[in-house]
Amino acid sequence: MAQASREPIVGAVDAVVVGGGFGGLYLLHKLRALGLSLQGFEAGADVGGTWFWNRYPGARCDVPSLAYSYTFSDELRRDWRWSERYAAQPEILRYAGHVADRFDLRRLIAFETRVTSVVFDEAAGTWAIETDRGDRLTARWCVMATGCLSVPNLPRLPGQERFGGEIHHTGRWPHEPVDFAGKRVGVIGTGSSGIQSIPRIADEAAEVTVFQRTANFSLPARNGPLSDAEIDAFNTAFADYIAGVRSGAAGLITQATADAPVPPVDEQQRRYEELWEAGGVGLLGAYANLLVSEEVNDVAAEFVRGKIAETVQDAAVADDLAPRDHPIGTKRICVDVDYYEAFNRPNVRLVNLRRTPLETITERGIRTSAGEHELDMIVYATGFDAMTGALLAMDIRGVGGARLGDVWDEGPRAYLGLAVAGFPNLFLVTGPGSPSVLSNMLSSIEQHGDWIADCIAHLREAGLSRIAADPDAQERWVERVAWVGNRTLFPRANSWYVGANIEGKPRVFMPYVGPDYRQKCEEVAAAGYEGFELS
Ligand code: NA7
Repeated sequence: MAQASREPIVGAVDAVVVGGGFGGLYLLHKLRALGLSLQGFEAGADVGGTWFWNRYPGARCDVPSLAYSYTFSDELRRDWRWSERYAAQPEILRYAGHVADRFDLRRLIAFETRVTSVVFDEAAGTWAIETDRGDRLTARWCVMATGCLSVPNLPRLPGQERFGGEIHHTGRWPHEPVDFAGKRVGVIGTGSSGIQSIPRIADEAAEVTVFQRTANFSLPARNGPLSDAEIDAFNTAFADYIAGVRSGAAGLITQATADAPVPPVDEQQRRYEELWEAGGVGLLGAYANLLVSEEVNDVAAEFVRGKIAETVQDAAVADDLAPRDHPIGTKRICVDVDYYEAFNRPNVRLVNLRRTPLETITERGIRTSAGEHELDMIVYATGFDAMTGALLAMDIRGVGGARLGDVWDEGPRAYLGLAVAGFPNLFLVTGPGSPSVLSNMLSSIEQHGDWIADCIAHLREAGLSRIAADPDAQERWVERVAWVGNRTLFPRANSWYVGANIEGKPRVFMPYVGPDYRQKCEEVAAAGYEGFELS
């Protein structure tokens, strides 16, 4: 798409918001209500963030639509009607656009613009922001709503440049329709993006060859049209839903709470059966210690392996699809529509890269140790440089010129996942050290947006202009994030939660999985921003 031309933006604003996804939209809405002058920047040509880019066939949210919605406006909630239990990407993107129009947010954002550098000016106490379109702005406040899954991981596979056919990455999917008809398509990767897209590509393509490095657990979505009765029930119980989110009980996909007892195996199996039938990620929440106790986790994992064996007709293929190298839920659980069933189609086949490693991409396809697979198209469903990728893609320099990339050399360190010591007046939305990707992102975005807006309002009322995370408070929080994480099974998997999918990335479990996150944020604010230096 051609970039619309425009004059560079120069001057000073109160706040810059980087990112025009659900986080950026909410922050702009909240900060405008404080009367701040604002400038938003967004790399895409429109709002929507990850839903703007991830247009691959089958792309769908794995949080139910009614929960994957803003809650700040009753009118918005009542006027917007989701069509399916789990909304597909086009509908979610329409929702983002609807919110942007309804609250008149688009005009605050410069699109097709990447922020390149963000440098703190100590004397002025402001940030200098520069973009790839020549914009040069200063701002007192800088909010990074840059998304947790926004920088695609494009592994450099040998021979890639030789391939004569089409290559697409799920996270940078073309805007024009991709024609699969009559084509032999290779899909590399079996995370959510692969698992969602493979059955839909198989609907149209002549052949689909799935190149699997690690087998992944997937649960059936049981998606379908959303009925008026379901919507009415949600609205009737809305106050309870919100109370649950605010108490921290709802909105988290997994809670590493408990030293709960280990239920009898037959009871567990009955419960998993019910939750499997109900669909969605609910199975992972069956027991509060499912992601803490190996004993409980083993039963759940074995249950899902049993379902794979029941579903997939070819026993050898079923065996290859059964994950055995990580506890269930410790790599991002997938939610699918007919993923395992797809392997019963005559036009879908599985290549187990652990048994027959990928050697090279050739002019005509992909060669593994077992031979060449001829392909007309390769789809990279290889994921993202998650949680820190977008932040570190910018040149962010704080007090004394310290670069965020250097400060985070051994892994991200942030106080509450909201602020970084040495980077005053800079806020992260759903940053590392907060529940972020292990929560309903919409709930977490609203919580962070409210917290940041309240914080800025508090400072202004008090005649203060600077807030900086205290290094000791930050260290204690980072230790807490690690301590809670280490009590769970999460560190056992080579997942993007620990950065294992990106070569050279420090291995640190990034999300905070304690149940007390919201309370902690509220306590910090109520105590006059404990752990922050205000001046
Ligand atoms: P994921 O979950 O990171 O999955 C990426 C997949 O690609 C995964 O199966 C990887 O195998 C595979 N991969 C990555 N690099 C390679 C190479 N070099 N060779 C072969 N296979 C490779 O990303 P998704 O986009 O599916 O999902 C990201 C999130 O978006 C998802 O969790 C939802 O929250 C939405 P590996 O497991 O590393 O062996």
